[in-house]
Amino acid sequence: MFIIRTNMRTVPVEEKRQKNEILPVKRQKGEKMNGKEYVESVIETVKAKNPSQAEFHQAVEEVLNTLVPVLDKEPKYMKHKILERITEPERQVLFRVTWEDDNGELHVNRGMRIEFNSAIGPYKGGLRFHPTVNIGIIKFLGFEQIFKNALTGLPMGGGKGGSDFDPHGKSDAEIRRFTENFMMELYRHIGPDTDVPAGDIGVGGREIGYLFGTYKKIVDRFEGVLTGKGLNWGGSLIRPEATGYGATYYLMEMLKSKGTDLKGKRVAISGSGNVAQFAAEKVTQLGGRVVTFSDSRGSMYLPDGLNDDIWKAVYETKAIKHGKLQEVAEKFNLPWYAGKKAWEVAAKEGQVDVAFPSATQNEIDLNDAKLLTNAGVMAVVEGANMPSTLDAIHHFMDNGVLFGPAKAANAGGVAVSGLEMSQNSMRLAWTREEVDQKLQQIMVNIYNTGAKYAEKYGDPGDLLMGSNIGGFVKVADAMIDQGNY
Ligand code: NDP
Ligand code: 8G0
Repeated sequence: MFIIRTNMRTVPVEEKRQKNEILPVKRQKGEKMNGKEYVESVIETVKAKNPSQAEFHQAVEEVLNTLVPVLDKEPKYMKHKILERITEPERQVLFRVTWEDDNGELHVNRGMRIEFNSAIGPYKGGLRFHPTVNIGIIKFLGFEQIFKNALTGLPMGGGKGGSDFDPHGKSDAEIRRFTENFMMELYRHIGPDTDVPAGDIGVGGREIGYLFGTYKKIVDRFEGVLTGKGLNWGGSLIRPEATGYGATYYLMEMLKSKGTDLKGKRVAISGSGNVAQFAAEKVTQLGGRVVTFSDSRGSMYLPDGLNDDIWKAVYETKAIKHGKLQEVAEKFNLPWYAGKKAWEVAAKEGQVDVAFPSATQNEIDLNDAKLLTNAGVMAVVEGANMPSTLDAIHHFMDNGVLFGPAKAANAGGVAVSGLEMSQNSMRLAWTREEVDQKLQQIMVNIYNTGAKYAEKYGDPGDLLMGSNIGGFVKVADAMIDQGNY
């Protein structure tokens, strides 16, 4: 229990918290804050300095609150003001993107790139094109990316970017004109040793192609400035599959810790994009039964699980035609639930053993979490970034559900992006088997790192705390080594 000395008497922090008293702010000269107070003061500052950035506040709270034990043990982090520094991006770039639609009308969108932390390597992270994109969302993603990239063991700093441009319903030519204009500004801020973007929601192989072509034309160099490239122009085998496969490998480690595996497990997946598609493929290969897919319009139920034909139709419809999932449901006569989340559908239709959120942030709230625990969920593995609200996470943990946090579970995508960068630097290409082998090893290492730090800091099995601490100490120690940058 933490003890705070006031000039009156010694008061246990828990007792004060229970009484809802305000912690003392005035201290004796030379008296240090404890870890909890340090975290609370930084969270307060972050909220004050970044108003209206709810998702960024959420990500900062989620990470910082789990760092208390390491901050108490290692005073150097407070001395070097690591929390104040790590929550402030090194650079934030905002720019206008003007583009012309097929009718000759002009539109204006906002582009952005948040270069968050370069302590252990060039900024690395995806670009998201979605109408909900704002600075708070890109900052939450960039902040998470710092710790995730550190966990991969590869030399990558954290960054993220994107635009509030909505790709839904746009023609190929409109997408191309938008991405060209986006890159006309972005190119001056990125480079293979500076900042290496990739795709994310709304940015897939097609968009990376247009972005790369524009960059090359401007700088007149063929270099590994983006990842997720096409296989015949510098891309890595397994990069499209990496996030979904990697998260499934991570899930296998979670299940192994309870002496079980995926065989016969009913797995509810949300989303039907890149992560969901390859998560579903790998889960099925390993004996699990995928019971749902979803998109922004609703959810599809798969009473008999996934088969090759349905998988191909989902892939063609979403990745190639940029169409609606409902069309797949209609084609195969599968139940379609308009406007319903995957969790509601899966829980209504039967038992749910594993929840695999793979669409977007905050897609599992406390209500959804309760639906899932009532349906018998034993593991939640986060394919998407921050898909569970803090309430939902606490509900899972309080109910003994295995919880695989995003920054660990979905790190396979950026890990293979790191491998793509290595292959580009060496001017060679590894085989599918080689990359898959490296991905599997990285996911096992990430799981072990989280488990090790959870145990070291007194909460065995808490992969959220363990992964946050594991990513944090690597970056924080590098920042201290490099001085006051
Ligand atoms: P895609 O664009 O390929 O697919 C996104 C899917 O989620 C689509 O089915 C989309 O539906 C749905 N979706 C997106 N936004 C919303 C929303 N606001 N409400 C409901 N549904 C939504 O993206 P990815 O699969 O690449 O990314 C999914 C998640 O995984 C994101 O959180 C991303 O940050 C994360 N991630 C991705 C990695 C990668 O390598 N791609 C790596 C690590 C994390 P619709 O088609 O109708 O828009
Ligand atoms: O490859 C990447 O850098 C990338 C792309 C999309 C998402 C992510 C992520 O880790 O969230 C990384």
